Amino acid sequence: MKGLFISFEGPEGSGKTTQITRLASKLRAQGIEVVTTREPGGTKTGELIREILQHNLSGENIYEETEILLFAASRAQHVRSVIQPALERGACVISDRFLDSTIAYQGFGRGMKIPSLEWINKYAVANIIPEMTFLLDLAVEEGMDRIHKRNRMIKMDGIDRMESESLSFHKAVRAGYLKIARKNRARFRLIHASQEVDKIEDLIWKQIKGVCKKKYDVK
Ligand code: T5A
Repeated sequence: MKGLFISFEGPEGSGKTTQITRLASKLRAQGIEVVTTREPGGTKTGELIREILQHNLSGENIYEETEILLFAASRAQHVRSVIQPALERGACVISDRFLDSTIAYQGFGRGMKIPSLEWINKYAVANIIPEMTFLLDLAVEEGMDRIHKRNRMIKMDGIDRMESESLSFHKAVRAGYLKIARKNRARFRLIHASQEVDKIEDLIWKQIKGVCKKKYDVK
């Protein structure tokens, strides 16, 4: 593939969106085509699925199996209509969450069987795997605190379906991410996300500069 695929992962409020915005503008300043996207979502179909997953519009109980398949459906659409074409053009694609979120949340969080999730992921992504994944690791309490502060600032009521899960669920997700990162050392870059925003931005840039230099000849 001509382009570069980067994903950002981490628990709630770990700062992924903030860092993706900063990284994207740095890369664009170098003349690189950057596509920023997110999961669930990233396509019209994916955004509709996101609404179901985040806000449970029907009010009906969403079974764990249904949840897994909805995340996978959003991902399958996302890969084929956004990520793959952008990578073929040579763009840098930065995704706010990708396949590791399913292993962390549905696998380690909900306790669903990881080999089955890996199979479903494989079916959805059709060999499109990020070259580099930044794991922004943060204590669950700190992340939730940031979310509540942000929501107060933008006068948004309440929290979404996943954010309202128990503290122990979110702790299992965080621990799961660290296990996934240890298992995939070549792809993962672990960042301690309780640091200042500027400091984290610098750490990410240091990690990515070399790869971009090779692929896009940036300074
Ligand atoms: N999910 C997703 C699954 O269960 N399975 C899957 O397969 C997939 C793909 C998505 C949900 O879906 C789940 C996981 C999620 O629960 P979402 O709304 O996209 O939900 O939620 P998140 O991805 O968690 O995004 P958030 O917006 O909640 O958090 P971010 O993007 O990590 O954090 P960000 O940058 O918005 O920052 C949050 C606040 O903290 C501040 C920011 O200004 C902002 O106010 N902040 C900092 N404050 C202090 N120091 C720093 N270093 C800071 N960095 C940011």
